[in-house]
Amino acid sequence: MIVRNLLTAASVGALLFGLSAAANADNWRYAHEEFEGDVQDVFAVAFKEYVEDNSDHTVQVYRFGELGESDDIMEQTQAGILQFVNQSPGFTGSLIPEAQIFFIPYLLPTDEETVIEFFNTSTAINETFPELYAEQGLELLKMYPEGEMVVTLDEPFTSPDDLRGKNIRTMTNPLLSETYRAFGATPTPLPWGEVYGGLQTNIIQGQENPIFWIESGGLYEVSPNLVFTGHGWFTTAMMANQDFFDGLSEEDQQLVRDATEAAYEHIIEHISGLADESLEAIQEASDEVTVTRLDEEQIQAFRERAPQVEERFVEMTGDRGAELLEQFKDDLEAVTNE
Ligand code: 6CS
Repeated sequence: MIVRNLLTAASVGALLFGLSAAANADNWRYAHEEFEGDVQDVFAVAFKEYVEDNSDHTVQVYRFGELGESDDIMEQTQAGILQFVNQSPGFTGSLIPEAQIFFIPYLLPTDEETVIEFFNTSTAINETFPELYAEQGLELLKMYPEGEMVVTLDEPFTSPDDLRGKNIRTMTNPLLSETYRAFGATPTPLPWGEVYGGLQTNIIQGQENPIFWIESGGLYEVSPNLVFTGHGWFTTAMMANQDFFDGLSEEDQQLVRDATEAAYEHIIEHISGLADESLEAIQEASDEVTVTRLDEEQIQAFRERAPQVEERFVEMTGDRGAELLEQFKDDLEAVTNE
């Protein structure tokens, strides 16, 4: 009898424990800007797996188009409808003008190892940016690189003169428009959903993106001339709604931070070699594709137009932008002098 009572008490206890764990188990919604298997998706899935393996919470991942464009998922996150969002600075410029720093051409080096070291160690990335995002109700959890930017055009080009009269699609931030204006082209800001159709119908004659995305979005089919200009990296940012994050227990905040670190480590491995693999796949899929790698002299003609973009950045962002730029450069110098 005593044994039966003890067993009953134990099972009731186990049931109650299970119920209370279930009652504390939340489903977190996380949206990003890309398709299944793309870099932001690999990051989101790694985050989800870590959370689900280490807690009773679940994470629901929404991909491009399921909840709208990049601006829509950011609005939904600020409104608290989504808990997590991955939005690239290319679209965050109107909300946080300083995020446009990534569009000053030739600021970041092309060497992947140095770029990764910069993201790992930079004070600007890991300390200053979280403060700027916090002002917009966002808990910035990670900024990470996705790949070197490559320009695609309706014909190969090697100089700013060749870009004259070309409408080049840019993400919707004013500084990137300045960059393409400085490069001699006509910038055309568009959300992602309009890019393929725009190239197909010749409303735009070119665009820039990392190679994995040129492959996954099929951009090479409608814009087959790839040009490596060495002018920048596609950077992205993953964050949480700040009220949601602040309302989490300390344990759950740590879980989110650990899941983010795990996803970051995974993504750094994932992007290594990805551009080469994607380029191979593109070349296998199409005979039309051309690849041009500008030489130092050709690059110089673009690079010498960078200072005017840097000046515009400072005009747009004032003292805070100037300080951020200085910090950014110091952080870069620290990794390039190593
Ligand atoms: O060009 C764009 O708009 C898209 N490019 C990438 C690499 N990710 C998402 C973004 O929307």
